[in-house]
Amino acid sequence: MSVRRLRCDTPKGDTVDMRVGVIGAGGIGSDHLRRLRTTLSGVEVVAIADPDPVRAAAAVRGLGATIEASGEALIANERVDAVVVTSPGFTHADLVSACLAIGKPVFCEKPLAITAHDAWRVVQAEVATGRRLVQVGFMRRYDASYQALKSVLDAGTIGQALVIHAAHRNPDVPKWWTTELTIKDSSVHDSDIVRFLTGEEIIASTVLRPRTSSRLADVQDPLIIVFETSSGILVDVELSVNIAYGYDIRAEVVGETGTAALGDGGLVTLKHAAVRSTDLPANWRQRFTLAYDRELQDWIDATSAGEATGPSSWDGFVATTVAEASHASYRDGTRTEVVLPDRPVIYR
Ligand code: ISE
Repeated sequence: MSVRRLRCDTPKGDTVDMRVGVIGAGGIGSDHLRRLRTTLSGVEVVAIADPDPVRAAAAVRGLGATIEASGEALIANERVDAVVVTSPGFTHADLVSACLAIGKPVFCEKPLAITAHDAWRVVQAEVATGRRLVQVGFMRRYDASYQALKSVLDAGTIGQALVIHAAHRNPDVPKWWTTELTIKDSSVHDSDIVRFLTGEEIIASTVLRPRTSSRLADVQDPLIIVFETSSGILVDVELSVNIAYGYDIRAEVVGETGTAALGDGGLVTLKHAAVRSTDLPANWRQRFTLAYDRELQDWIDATSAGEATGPSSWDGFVATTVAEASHASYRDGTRTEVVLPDRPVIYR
């Protein structure tokens, strides 16, 4: 099946928006649906697939979109030009592969896949098409504070980066959460942003187990992951998933002549009744609202112009490969090397 032109001029001279189907209308999927409907330009939602019929009906209300029986049916829908995958992580690799099999562009929330093997299968499927059709939802790259931090590093203002201290703190997680998910679902953001900030690959991961919080049974919380980059930068990432006080993302780069740190994400500092306080985001959907808007608009614009240019299947594969090394280190208590194949040409 040839890839449909995603934006075309009708005989009247109008421009037809890219018609998108969304697989998964819960959690971040409901957020992305809202921004596709109300905030972003050049896009029209024409189909929804979700196993919960109540959620699917609520998602299409007022949209004029169809409800598809499955993700596969949505992908096959001729009226769907491009697909947004916001279903649970374990479904991502197969759904993205189904899109690639018929040449349909796809935005896939992280992780691209739960295993490096499945992520590599997606990479190979995309390489076979000869085109960049996939963008992966590493939204931190679109966050203004992370982009400003990268600008400081790229300018050499503090010299070479030597050490990065980071924290990725969630106020809470669902009852079914596991330590493996902390590594394979959460830390993929941390390893990807290290690659984005430094422009380097991660060559090893070591996971340390601090004293664990009594607040979450059967989960090692917090975790410390130490990434090593190809030039020797050490990155210590504290991952806390049940810290209660709020959603807090931190990064401080220690350079040769100074340091550079993320803003704390607060919008206002309040001084009142002899107390100074700054607001904190309640969760990641609030902290990264603008970054999500920008990543999806970037995907719409680039896909409409012919090829995805954002975080790629290769980036998704590397993040999952690093996560597998981190999980091996957590399990075996050893430093685990990250071994990557050559990067295919279409991702260079
Ligand atoms: C969640 O799935 C996300 O993607 C958030 O950005 C991250 O902060 C959180 O830890 C994940 O569980």
